[in-house]
Amino acid sequence: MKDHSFAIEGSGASTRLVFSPNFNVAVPYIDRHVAEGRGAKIAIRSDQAQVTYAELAANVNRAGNLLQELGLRRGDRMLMVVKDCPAFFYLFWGAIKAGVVPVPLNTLLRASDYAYMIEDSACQAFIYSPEFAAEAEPALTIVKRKPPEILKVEGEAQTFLSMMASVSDVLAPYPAGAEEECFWLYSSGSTGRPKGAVHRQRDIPVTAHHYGVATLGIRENDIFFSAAKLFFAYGLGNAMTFPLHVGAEAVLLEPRPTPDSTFAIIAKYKPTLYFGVPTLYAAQLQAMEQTKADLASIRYCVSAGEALPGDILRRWKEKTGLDILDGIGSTEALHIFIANRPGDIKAGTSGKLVQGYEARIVDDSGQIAKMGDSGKLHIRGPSTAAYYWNQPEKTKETMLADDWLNTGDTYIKDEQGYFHYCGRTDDMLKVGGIWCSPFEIEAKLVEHPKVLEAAIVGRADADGLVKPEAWIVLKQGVAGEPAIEEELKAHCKGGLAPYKYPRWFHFVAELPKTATGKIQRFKLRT
Ligand code: 3UK
Repeated sequence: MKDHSFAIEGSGASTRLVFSPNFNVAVPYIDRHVAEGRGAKIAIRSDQAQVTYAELAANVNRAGNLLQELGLRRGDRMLMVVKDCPAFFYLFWGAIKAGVVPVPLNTLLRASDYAYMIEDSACQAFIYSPEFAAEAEPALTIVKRKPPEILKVEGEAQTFLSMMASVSDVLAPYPAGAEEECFWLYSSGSTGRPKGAVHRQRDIPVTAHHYGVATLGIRENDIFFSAAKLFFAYGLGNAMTFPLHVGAEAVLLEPRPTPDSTFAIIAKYKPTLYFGVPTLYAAQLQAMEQTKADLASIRYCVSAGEALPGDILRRWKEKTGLDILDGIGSTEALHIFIANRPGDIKAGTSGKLVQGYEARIVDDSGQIAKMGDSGKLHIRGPSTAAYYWNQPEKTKETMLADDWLNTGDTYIKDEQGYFHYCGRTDDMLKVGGIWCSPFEIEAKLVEHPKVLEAAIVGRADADGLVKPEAWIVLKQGVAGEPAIEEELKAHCKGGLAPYKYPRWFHFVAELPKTATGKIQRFKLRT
Protein backbone atom coordinates (compact mmCIF):
# COMPACT_ATOMS: atom_id res chain seq x y z
CA MET A 1 0.00 0.00 0.00
CA LYS A 2 1.25 3.48 -0.87
CA ASP A 3 2.46 5.60 2.06
CA HIS A 4 -0.18 7.92 3.57
CA SER A 5 -3.14 6.16 2.00
CA PHE A 6 -6.12 4.13 3.12
CA ALA A 7 -8.49 1.64 1.57
CA ILE A 8 -12.07 0.67 2.31
CA GLU A 9 -12.66 -3.02 2.91
CA GLY A 10 -15.87 -4.99 3.31
CA SER A 11 -19.39 -3.69 2.90
CA GLY A 12 -22.41 -2.60 4.93
CA ALA A 13 -22.06 -2.83 8.69
CA SER A 14 -18.69 -4.61 8.41
CA THR A 15 -17.04 -1.89 6.29
CA ARG A 16 -13.69 -0.83 7.71
CA LEU A 17 -10.82 1.42 6.76
CA VAL A 18 -7.32 0.01 6.37
CA PHE A 19 -4.31 2.33 6.57
CA SER A 20 -0.78 2.23 5.21
CA PRO A 21 1.79 1.75 8.01
CA ASN A 22 3.26 5.20 7.33
CA PHE A 23 0.23 7.45 7.54
CA ASN A 24 0.05 11.22 7.97
CA VAL A 25 -3.57 12.29 7.38
CA ALA A 26 -2.48 15.66 5.93
CA VAL A 27 -1.30 13.86 2.78
CA PRO A 28 -4.63 12.35 1.63
CA TYR A 29 -6.58 15.40 2.82
CA ILE A 30 -4.34 18.14 1.37
CA ASP A 31 -1.60 16.97 -1.02
CA ARG A 32 -3.63 14.24 -2.73
CA HIS A 33 -5.96 16.78 -4.34
CA VAL A 34 -3.13 18.53 -6.13
CA ALA A 35 -1.68 15.17 -7.23
CA GLU A 36 -5.11 14.16 -8.56
CA GLY A 37 -5.44 17.34 -10.64
CA ARG A 38 -7.72 19.34 -8.34
CA GLY A 39 -5.13 22.12 -7.84
CA ALA A 40 -7.16 24.83 -9.55
CA LYS A 41 -10.42 23.86 -7.87
CA ILE A 42 -11.78 26.07 -5.06
CA ALA A 43 -11.31 24.44 -1.68
CA ILE A 44 -12.47 27.31 0.56
CA ARG A 45 -14.77 30.19 -0.21
CA SER A 46 -16.02 33.02 1.99
CA ASP A 47 -16.90 36.71 1.78
CA GLN A 48 -13.26 37.45 2.61
CA ALA A 49 -11.33 34.82 0.66
CA GLN A 50 -11.16 32.23 -2.05
CA VAL A 51 -8.52 29.51 -1.85
CA THR A 52 -7.74 26.82 -4.41
CA TYR A 53 -6.52 23.35 -3.51
CA ALA A 54 -3.04 24.27 -4.81
CA GLU A 55 -2.95 27.42 -2.64
CA LEU A 56 -4.21 25.43 0.31
CA ALA A 57 -1.45 22.83 -0.08
CA ALA A 58 1.26 25.50 -0.37
CA ASN A 59 -0.03 27.40 2.67
CA VAL A 60 -0.31 24.23 4.73
CA ASN A 61 3.36 23.55 3.96
CA ARG A 62 4.32 27.11 4.88
CA ALA A 63 2.41 26.87 8.16
CA GLY A 64 4.07 23.54 8.99
CA ASN A 65 7.52 24.91 8.16
CA LEU A 66 6.91 28.01 10.25
CA LEU A 67 5.84 25.94 13.26
CA GLN A 68 9.04 23.93 12.95
CA GLU A 69 11.12 27.08 12.60
CA LEU A 70 9.48 28.43 15.75
CA GLY A 71 10.84 25.37 17.51
CA LEU A 72 7.72 23.20 17.73
CA ARG A 73 8.50 19.49 17.73
CA ARG A 74 6.66 16.23 17.35
CA GLY A 75 3.81 15.93 19.84
CA ASP A 76 3.98 19.58 21.00
CA ARG A 77 0.54 21.14 21.40
CA MET A 78 -0.52 24.24 19.49
CA LEU A 79 -3.66 25.86 20.93
CA MET A 80 -5.67 27.83 18.41
CA VAL A 81 -8.51 30.30 19.09
CA VAL A 82 -9.23 30.97 15.45
CA LYS A 83 -12.33 32.13 13.59
CA ASP A 84 -13.73 30.25 10.58
CA CYS A 85 -11.25 31.37 7.89
CA PRO A 86 -8.62 29.78 5.61
CA ALA A 87 -5.90 30.29 8.25
CA PHE A 88 -7.75 27.78 10.44
CA PHE A 89 -7.05 25.18 7.74
CA TYR A 90 -3.40 26.24 7.35
CA LEU A 91 -2.74 26.01 11.07
CA PHE A 92 -4.60 22.76 11.66
CA TRP A 93 -3.16 20.86 8.69
CA GLY A 94 0.26 22.52 8.78
CA ALA A 95 0.61 21.36 12.38
CA ILE A 96 -0.46 17.79 11.55
CA LYS A 97 1.82 17.58 8.56
CA ALA A 98 4.75 18.75 10.73
CA GLY A 99 3.92 16.33 13.57
CA VAL A 100 2.58 19.07 15.87
CA VAL A 101 -0.76 18.53 17.66
CA PRO A 102 -3.36 21.23 16.91
CA VAL A 103 -5.96 21.95 19.60
CA PRO A 104 -8.79 24.14 18.27
CA LEU A 105 -10.61 25.91 21.11
CA ASN A 106 -14.16 27.24 21.37
CA THR A 107 -13.86 30.92 20.40
CA LEU A 108 -16.76 31.93 22.66
CA LEU A 109 -14.95 31.16 25.91
CA ARG A 110 -13.58 33.54 28.52
CA ALA A 111 -10.04 34.35 29.70
CA SER A 112 -10.23 31.96 32.67
CA ASP A 113 -11.24 29.08 30.37
CA TYR A 114 -8.30 29.75 28.04
CA ALA A 115 -5.93 30.10 30.98
CA TYR A 116 -7.01 26.68 32.20
CA MET A 117 -6.47 25.08 28.79
CA ILE A 118 -3.06 26.71 28.33
CA GLU A 119 -1.91 25.27 31.65
CA ASP A 120 -3.62 21.90 31.27
CA SER A 121 -2.16 21.27 27.82
CA ALA A 122 1.29 22.69 28.63
CA CYS A 123 1.15 23.97 25.08
CA GLN A 124 4.16 25.18 23.15
CA ALA A 125 2.20 27.69 21.07
CA PHE A 126 -0.95 29.77 21.53
CA ILE A 127 -2.32 31.33 18.36
CA TYR A 128 -5.45 33.48 18.14
CA SER A 129 -7.47 35.61 15.75
CA PRO A 130 -7.32 39.31 16.74
CA GLU A 131 -11.13 39.26 17.15
CA PHE A 132 -10.66 37.18 20.30
CA ALA A 133 -7.84 39.27 21.83
CA ALA A 134 -10.12 40.62 24.59
CA GLU A 135 -10.33 37.15 26.19
CA ALA A 136 -7.17 35.51 24.81
CA GLU A 137 -4.71 38.19 25.98
CA PRO A 138 -5.87 38.43 29.61
CA ALA A 139 -5.62 34.61 29.76
CA LEU A 140 -1.90 34.95 29.13
CA THR A 141 -1.50 37.25 32.11
CA ILE A 142 -3.19 34.76 34.47
CA VAL A 143 -1.20 31.63 33.60
CA LYS A 144 1.77 30.54 35.68
CA ARG A 145 3.75 29.45 32.63
CA LYS A 146 3.37 31.37 29.39
CA PRO A 147 3.53 29.33 26.18
CA PRO A 148 6.89 30.03 24.49
CA GLU A 149 5.21 31.03 21.23
CA ILE A 150 2.28 33.46 21.32
CA LEU A 151 1.07 34.79 18.00
CA LYS A 152 -1.88 36.53 16.43
CA VAL A 153 -3.07 34.95 13.19
CA GLU A 154 -3.27 38.31 11.41
CA GLY A 155 -3.38 42.04 12.09
CA GLU A 156 -0.62 44.56 12.55
CA ALA A 157 3.09 43.80 13.03
CA GLN A 158 4.39 40.25 13.08
CA THR A 159 1.62 37.71 12.77
CA PHE A 160 1.46 34.05 11.88
CA LEU A 161 0.26 34.87 8.37
CA SER A 162 2.86 37.57 7.77
CA MET A 163 5.67 35.28 8.93
CA MET A 164 4.32 32.43 6.83
CA ALA A 165 4.82 34.47 3.68
CA SER A 166 8.60 34.16 3.90
CA VAL A 167 9.03 30.44 4.54
CA SER A 168 9.27 27.55 2.10
CA ASP A 169 6.13 26.03 0.63
CA VAL A 170 7.70 22.58 0.43
CA LEU A 171 7.37 20.25 3.43
CA ALA A 172 7.76 16.49 3.75
CA PRO A 173 5.01 14.88 5.84
CA TYR A 174 6.02 13.81 9.31
CA PRO A 175 6.04 9.99 9.29
CA ALA A 176 3.18 9.00 11.55
CA GLY A 177 0.75 6.09 11.82
CA ALA A 178 -3.01 5.71 11.78
CA GLU A 179 -3.03 5.05 15.54
CA GLU A 180 -0.79 7.96 16.38
CA GLU A 181 -1.99 11.01 18.30
CA CYS A 182 -3.10 13.71 15.86
CA PHE A 183 -5.18 16.51 17.43
CA TRP A 184 -7.20 17.26 20.57
CA LEU A 185 -10.57 18.76 21.24
CA TYR A 186 -11.65 19.98 24.66
CA SER A 187 -14.96 18.72 25.96
CA SER A 188 -16.77 20.18 28.98
CA GLY A 189 -17.55 18.01 31.97
CA SER A 190 -20.40 18.36 34.45
CA THR A 191 -17.93 18.64 37.31
CA GLY A 192 -14.44 19.93 37.05
CA ARG A 193 -12.71 21.51 34.13
CA PRO A 194 -12.80 20.67 30.43
CA LYS A 195 -11.08 17.50 29.29
CA GLY A 196 -8.75 17.29 26.30
CA ALA A 197 -9.97 14.38 24.16
CA VAL A 198 -6.97 12.99 22.29
CA HIS A 199 -7.81 11.96 18.73
CA ARG A 200 -5.75 9.82 16.40
CA GLN A 201 -4.79 10.21 12.73
CA ARG A 202 -7.34 7.63 11.62
CA ASP A 203 -10.32 9.31 13.30
CA ILE A 204 -10.68 11.90 10.54
CA PRO A 205 -11.05 9.47 7.58
CA VAL A 206 -13.18 7.11 9.66
CA THR A 207 -15.83 9.76 10.39
CA ALA A 208 -15.68 11.26 6.90
CA HIS A 209 -16.21 7.87 5.32
CA HIS A 210 -18.74 6.20 7.64
CA TYR A 211 -20.94 9.20 8.28
CA GLY A 212 -20.01 11.53 5.40
CA VAL A 213 -19.80 9.20 2.41
CA ALA A 214 -21.73 6.10 3.46
CA THR A 215 -24.56 7.71 5.47
CA LEU A 216 -24.99 11.20 4.04
CA GLY A 217 -23.70 10.52 0.53
CA ILE A 218 -21.19 13.40 0.29
CA ARG A 219 -19.39 13.73 -3.07
CA GLU A 220 -16.87 15.83 -4.93
CA ASN A 221 -19.34 18.27 -6.46
CA ASP A 222 -20.92 19.12 -3.10
CA ILE A 223 -20.60 22.57 -1.56
CA PHE A 224 -20.58 22.38 2.23
CA PHE A 225 -21.84 25.10 4.54
CA SER A 226 -21.81 24.64 8.30
CA ALA A 227 -23.35 27.23 10.59
CA ALA A 228 -21.65 25.28 13.40
CA LYS A 229 -18.11 26.62 13.70
CA LEU A 230 -14.87 24.76 12.93
CA PHE A 231 -13.82 24.67 16.59
CA PHE A 232 -16.72 22.33 17.32
CA ALA A 233 -16.13 18.68 16.29
CA TYR A 234 -19.41 18.88 14.37
CA GLY A 235 -18.26 21.92 12.36
CA LEU A 236 -14.71 20.58 11.98
CA GLY A 237 -16.16 17.61 10.10
CA ASN A 238 -18.89 19.47 8.21
CA ALA A 239 -16.81 22.37 6.93
CA MET A 240 -13.31 20.95 6.79
CA THR A 241 -12.61 17.24 6.96
CA PHE A 242 -15.69 16.13 4.98
CA PRO A 243 -15.13 18.45 2.00
CA LEU A 244 -11.40 17.63 2.05
CA HIS A 245 -12.22 13.91 2.10
CA VAL A 246 -13.97 14.11 -1.27
CA GLY A 247 -12.18 17.13 -2.80
CA ALA A 248 -15.22 19.38 -2.50
CA GLU A 249 -15.73 23.05 -1.64
CA ALA A 250 -16.21 24.48 1.87
CA VAL A 251 -18.04 27.77 2.36
CA LEU A 252 -17.11 29.63 5.54
CA LEU A 253 -18.98 32.30 7.45
CA GLU A 254 -16.72 34.38 9.69
CA PRO A 255 -19.19 36.15 11.97
CA ARG A 256 -21.78 34.66 14.29
CA PRO A 257 -24.43 32.66 12.42
CA THR A 258 -27.84 34.34 12.48
CA PRO A 259 -30.87 33.67 10.26
CA ASP A 260 -29.92 36.69 8.11
CA SER A 261 -26.22 35.88 7.75
CA THR A 262 -26.84 32.19 7.02
CA PHE A 263 -29.58 32.92 4.48
CA ALA A 264 -27.30 35.43 2.75
CA ILE A 265 -24.45 32.90 2.51
CA ILE A 266 -26.78 30.19 1.19
CA ALA A 267 -28.25 32.49 -1.47
CA LYS A 268 -24.78 33.68 -2.53
CA TYR A 269 -22.67 30.51 -2.54
CA LYS A 270 -25.40 27.94 -3.15
CA PRO A 271 -24.29 25.13 -0.85
CA THR A 272 -25.68 21.66 -1.50
CA LEU A 273 -25.31 20.54 2.12
CA TYR A 274 -26.24 22.67 5.09
CA PHE A 275 -25.36 21.86 8.71
CA GLY A 276 -27.07 23.63 11.59
CA VAL A 277 -28.12 23.16 15.21
CA PRO A 278 -31.74 23.00 16.43
CA THR A 279 -31.69 26.52 17.95
CA LEU A 280 -30.68 28.01 14.62
CA TYR A 281 -33.29 26.02 12.67
CA ALA A 282 -35.91 27.38 15.10
CA ALA A 283 -34.62 30.96 14.65
CA GLN A 284 -34.52 30.54 10.86
CA LEU A 285 -38.11 29.28 10.85
CA GLN A 286 -39.16 32.32 12.80
CA ALA A 287 -37.27 34.64 10.45
CA MET A 288 -38.92 33.01 7.43
CA GLU A 289 -42.26 34.36 8.62
CA GLN A 290 -41.00 37.80 7.54
CA THR A 291 -38.34 37.13 4.91
CA LYS A 292 -38.12 34.69 2.05
CA ALA A 293 -35.07 32.47 2.01
CA ASP A 294 -33.65 30.95 -1.15
CA LEU A 295 -32.60 27.44 -0.16
CA ALA A 296 -32.99 25.88 -3.61
CA SER A 297 -29.36 24.73 -3.84
CA ILE A 298 -29.56 22.52 -0.72
CA ARG A 299 -29.86 18.73 -1.04
CA TYR A 300 -29.91 17.98 2.66
CA CYS A 301 -29.95 19.82 5.94
CA VAL A 302 -28.29 18.18 8.92
CA SER A 303 -28.85 18.87 12.61
CA ALA A 304 -26.78 17.81 15.62
CA GLY A 305 -25.51 19.11 18.95
CA GLU A 306 -28.78 18.53 20.79
CA ALA A 307 -32.01 16.70 20.03
CA LEU A 308 -34.05 18.18 17.18
CA PRO A 309 -37.70 18.44 18.25
CA GLY A 310 -39.93 16.60 15.75
CA ASP A 311 -42.04 19.72 15.39
CA ILE A 312 -39.11 21.78 14.05
CA LEU A 313 -38.38 19.07 11.49
CA ARG A 314 -42.04 19.05 10.32
CA ARG A 315 -42.32 22.84 10.15
CA TRP A 316 -39.02 23.08 8.22
CA LYS A 317 -40.20 20.49 5.71
CA GLU A 318 -43.51 22.31 5.30
CA LYS A 319 -41.86 25.69 4.79
CA THR A 320 -38.84 24.70 2.66
CA GLY A 321 -39.63 21.24 1.27
CA LEU A 322 -36.32 20.06 2.74
CA ASP A 323 -35.59 17.28 5.19
CA ILE A 324 -33.47 17.83 8.28
CA LEU A 325 -31.35 14.80 9.13
CA ASP A 326 -30.86 14.72 12.90
CA GLY A 327 -27.87 12.75 14.15
CA ILE A 328 -26.05 12.40 17.45
CA GLY A 329 -22.31 12.83 17.62
CA SER A 330 -19.84 13.77 20.32
CA THR A 331 -16.42 15.30 20.77
CA GLU A 332 -15.16 11.92 21.99
CA ALA A 333 -16.54 10.05 18.97
CA LEU A 334 -15.48 12.98 16.76
CA HIS A 335 -18.64 12.97 14.63
CA ILE A 336 -22.08 11.46 14.17
CA PHE A 337 -22.58 7.77 15.06
CA ILE A 338 -26.39 7.47 15.07
CA ALA A 339 -28.29 9.29 12.35
CA ASN A 340 -31.37 9.81 10.29
CA ARG A 341 -30.45 9.52 6.65
CA PRO A 342 -31.72 10.39 3.20
CA GLY A 343 -34.91 8.38 2.66
CA ASP A 344 -34.94 7.04 6.23
CA ILE A 345 -36.10 9.60 8.75
CA LYS A 346 -38.09 9.14 11.92
CA ALA A 347 -39.01 12.53 13.35
CA GLY A 348 -38.18 12.99 17.03
CA THR A 349 -35.50 10.26 17.01
CA SER A 350 -31.75 10.36 16.41
CA GLY A 351 -32.14 7.71 13.69
CA LYS A 352 -30.25 4.45 13.28
CA LEU A 353 -26.68 3.34 13.85
CA VAL A 354 -24.08 4.62 11.37
CA GLN A 355 -22.00 1.86 9.72
CA GLY A 356 -18.69 1.18 11.45
CA TYR A 357 -20.20 1.78 14.92
CA GLU A 358 -21.84 -0.52 17.47
CA ALA A 359 -24.20 0.56 20.23
CA ARG A 360 -25.46 -1.00 23.44
CA ILE A 361 -27.98 0.25 25.96
CA VAL A 362 -27.10 -0.71 29.49
CA ASP A 363 -29.38 -0.66 32.56
CA ASP A 364 -28.43 0.42 36.08
CA SER A 365 -27.14 -3.04 36.98
CA GLY A 366 -24.79 -3.05 34.01
CA GLN A 367 -26.88 -5.51 31.95
CA ILE A 368 -28.00 -4.93 28.37
CA ALA A 369 -31.43 -3.27 28.63
CA LYS A 370 -34.47 -5.02 27.17
CA MET A 371 -35.71 -3.75 23.81
CA GLY A 372 -37.82 -0.66 24.45
CA ASP A 373 -36.31 0.00 27.89
CA SER A 374 -34.17 3.05 28.48
CA GLY A 375 -30.56 2.85 29.58
CA LYS A 376 -27.11 4.34 29.21
CA LEU A 377 -25.89 4.51 25.65
CA HIS A 378 -22.42 3.07 25.02
CA ILE A 379 -20.92 3.10 21.55
CA ARG A 380 -17.88 1.51 19.97
CA GLY A 381 -16.19 2.47 16.74
CA PRO A 382 -12.82 3.28 15.18
CA SER A 383 -13.00 7.07 15.68
CA THR A 384 -13.37 7.28 19.46
CA ALA A 385 -10.76 9.30 21.36
CA ALA A 386 -7.83 7.39 22.82
CA TYR A 387 -8.04 9.06 26.27
CA TYR A 388 -8.43 12.37 28.08
CA TRP A 389 -5.17 14.21 28.54
CA ASN A 390 -4.05 14.24 32.18
CA GLN A 391 -7.34 12.81 33.49
CA PRO A 392 -7.01 9.09 34.24
CA GLU A 393 -10.17 9.02 36.40
CA LYS A 394 -12.38 10.70 33.79
CA THR A 395 -10.82 8.49 31.14
CA LYS A 396 -11.79 5.39 33.12
CA GLU A 397 -15.40 6.57 33.52
CA THR A 398 -15.81 7.30 29.82
CA MET A 399 -13.46 5.06 27.84
CA LEU A 400 -14.60 1.65 29.07
CA ALA A 401 -13.18 -1.85 28.69
CA ASP A 402 -13.03 -3.28 25.15
CA ASP A 403 -13.06 0.19 23.59
CA TRP A 404 -16.66 1.03 24.53
CA LEU A 405 -17.38 4.73 25.00
CA ASN A 406 -19.87 5.89 27.61
CA THR A 407 -21.78 8.72 25.91
CA GLY A 408 -23.46 10.03 29.09
CA ASP A 409 -26.81 9.88 27.30
CA THR A 410 -29.94 7.87 28.07
CA TYR A 411 -31.57 6.24 25.06
CA ILE A 412 -34.26 3.76 24.06
CA LYS A 413 -33.85 1.66 20.93
CA ASP A 414 -37.12 0.67 19.27
CA GLU A 415 -37.92 -2.46 17.30
CA GLN A 416 -37.10 -0.84 13.98
CA GLY A 417 -33.65 0.16 15.23
CA TYR A 418 -34.33 3.88 15.77
CA PHE A 419 -32.72 5.46 18.81
CA HIS A 420 -34.88 7.76 20.96
CA TYR A 421 -33.04 10.34 23.06
CA CYS A 422 -34.24 10.47 26.70
CA GLY A 423 -31.77 12.93 28.28
CA ARG A 424 -28.37 12.99 29.94
CA THR A 425 -27.17 10.73 32.73
CA ASP A 426 -25.43 13.75 34.30
CA ASP A 427 -26.70 17.30 34.88
CA MET A 428 -25.07 18.75 31.77
CA LEU A 429 -27.11 20.93 29.39
CA LYS A 430 -26.75 21.61 25.70
CA VAL A 431 -27.61 25.22 24.82
CA GLY A 432 -27.59 26.04 21.14
CA GLY A 433 -25.77 22.74 20.68
CA ILE A 434 -22.89 23.75 22.97
CA TRP A 435 -22.10 22.31 26.40
CA CYS A 436 -23.17 24.19 29.45
CA SER A 437 -22.25 23.01 32.93
CA PRO A 438 -24.83 23.88 35.63
CA PHE A 439 -22.01 23.92 38.20
CA GLU A 440 -20.15 26.61 36.32
CA ILE A 441 -23.20 28.89 36.11
CA GLU A 442 -24.03 28.24 39.79
CA ALA A 443 -20.47 29.13 40.79
CA LYS A 444 -20.75 32.39 38.87
CA LEU A 445 -24.12 33.24 40.45
CA VAL A 446 -22.93 32.70 44.02
CA GLU A 447 -20.06 35.11 43.37
CA HIS A 448 -22.72 37.84 43.25
CA PRO A 449 -23.00 39.67 46.60
CA LYS A 450 -26.81 39.26 46.75
CA VAL A 451 -26.87 35.50 46.09
CA LEU A 452 -26.66 32.90 48.84
CA GLU A 453 -27.25 29.72 46.84
CA ALA A 454 -28.06 28.83 43.25
CA ALA A 455 -29.13 25.78 41.28
CA ILE A 456 -29.29 25.54 37.51
CA VAL A 457 -31.45 23.12 35.53
CA GLY A 458 -32.41 22.86 31.89
CA ARG A 459 -35.90 23.93 30.84
CA ALA A 460 -37.38 23.60 27.36
CA ASP A 461 -38.59 26.80 25.70
CA ALA A 462 -41.62 27.08 23.39
CA ASP A 463 -39.68 25.32 20.58
CA GLY A 464 -38.73 22.42 22.83
CA LEU A 465 -35.11 23.61 23.11
CA VAL A 466 -33.29 23.58 26.43
CA LYS A 467 -32.02 26.75 28.12
CA PRO A 468 -30.65 27.32 31.66
CA GLU A 469 -33.17 28.12 34.40
CA ALA A 470 -31.99 29.47 37.76
CA TRP A 471 -33.37 28.73 41.20
CA ILE A 472 -31.91 31.23 43.63
CA VAL A 473 -31.83 31.76 47.37
CA LEU A 474 -31.05 35.43 47.95
CA LYS A 475 -29.15 36.71 50.95
CA GLN A 476 -31.22 37.86 53.89
CA GLY A 477 -32.97 41.18 53.35
CA VAL A 478 -32.64 41.11 49.53
CA ALA A 479 -35.99 41.09 47.71
CA GLY A 480 -36.43 39.00 44.54
CA GLU A 481 -37.55 41.77 42.22
CA PRO A 482 -37.22 41.97 38.42
CA ALA A 483 -34.29 44.39 38.67
CA ILE A 484 -32.22 41.66 40.33
CA GLU A 485 -32.91 39.30 37.42
CA GLU A 486 -31.34 41.80 35.04
CA GLU A 487 -28.44 42.34 37.42
CA LEU A 488 -27.79 38.60 37.64
CA LYS A 489 -28.08 38.10 33.88
CA ALA A 490 -25.52 40.86 33.31
CA HIS A 491 -23.27 39.36 35.98
CA CYS A 492 -23.33 35.96 34.21
CA LYS A 493 -22.79 37.45 30.76
CA GLY A 494 -19.75 39.29 32.13
CA GLY A 495 -17.88 36.19 33.23
CA LEU A 496 -19.27 33.26 31.25
CA ALA A 497 -19.47 32.35 27.58
CA PRO A 498 -22.40 34.35 26.17
CA TYR A 499 -24.84 31.44 25.72
CA LYS A 500 -24.59 30.39 29.38
CA TYR A 501 -26.74 32.97 31.21
CA PRO A 502 -30.04 31.83 32.82
CA ARG A 503 -33.14 32.76 30.80
CA TRP A 504 -35.58 32.32 33.73
CA PHE A 505 -35.22 33.03 37.46
CA HIS A 506 -37.07 31.73 40.49
CA PHE A 507 -36.36 33.20 43.91
CA VAL A 508 -37.00 30.65 46.61
CA ALA A 509 -36.48 30.35 50.37
CA GLU A 510 -34.46 27.13 50.08
CA LEU A 511 -33.24 24.55 47.56
CA PRO A 512 -34.11 20.84 47.74
CA LYS A 513 -31.10 18.94 49.10
CA THR A 514 -30.08 15.45 50.13
CA ALA A 515 -29.21 14.66 53.74
CA THR A 516 -25.58 15.26 52.82
CA GLY A 517 -26.37 18.71 51.42
CA LYS A 518 -26.20 17.95 47.69
CA ILE A 519 -28.61 19.94 45.56
CA GLN A 520 -31.32 17.68 44.08
CA ARG A 521 -31.57 19.24 40.65
CA PHE A 522 -34.00 16.57 39.47
CA LYS A 523 -36.62 17.95 41.90
CA LEU A 524 -36.38 21.36 40.20
CA ARG A 525 -36.65 19.88 36.74
CA THR A 526 -40.39 19.12 36.92
C1 3UK B 1 -25.72 15.69 22.83
C2 3UK B 1 -27.40 15.15 21.06
C3 3UK B 1 -29.57 14.39 21.11
C4 3UK B 1 -25.56 14.36 23.53
C5 3UK B 1 -21.32 16.69 18.14
C6 3UK B 1 -22.17 16.09 15.98
O1 3UK B 1 -22.63 17.57 19.91
C7 3UK B 1 -21.55 17.11 19.57
O2 3UK B 1 -20.51 16.93 20.46
P1 3UK B 1 -20.43 17.42 21.97
O3 3UK B 1 -19.27 16.77 22.60
O4 3UK B 1 -21.76 16.86 22.67
C8 3UK B 1 -22.14 15.51 22.66
C9 3UK B 1 -23.47 15.36 23.38
O5 3UK B 1 -24.43 16.27 22.84
N1 3UK B 1 -26.17 15.55 21.43
C10 3UK B 1 -25.47 15.83 20.32
N2 3UK B 1 -26.22 15.62 19.22
C11 3UK B 1 -27.43 15.20 19.65
N3 3UK B 1 -28.46 14.74 21.78
N4 3UK B 1 -29.67 14.42 19.75
C12 3UK B 1 -28.64 14.82 18.99
N5 3UK B 1 -28.76 14.86 17.66
O6 3UK B 1 -25.76 14.57 24.90
C13 3UK B 1 -24.11 14.00 23.24
O7 3UK B 1 -23.57 13.08 24.16
O8 3UK B 1 -20.51 18.90 22.05
C14 3UK B 1 -22.38 16.51 17.29
C15 3UK B 1 -20.93 15.85 15.50
C16 3UK B 1 -19.85 16.01 16.33
C17 3UK B 1 -20.05 16.44 17.65
N6 3UK B 1 -18.98 16.61 18.44
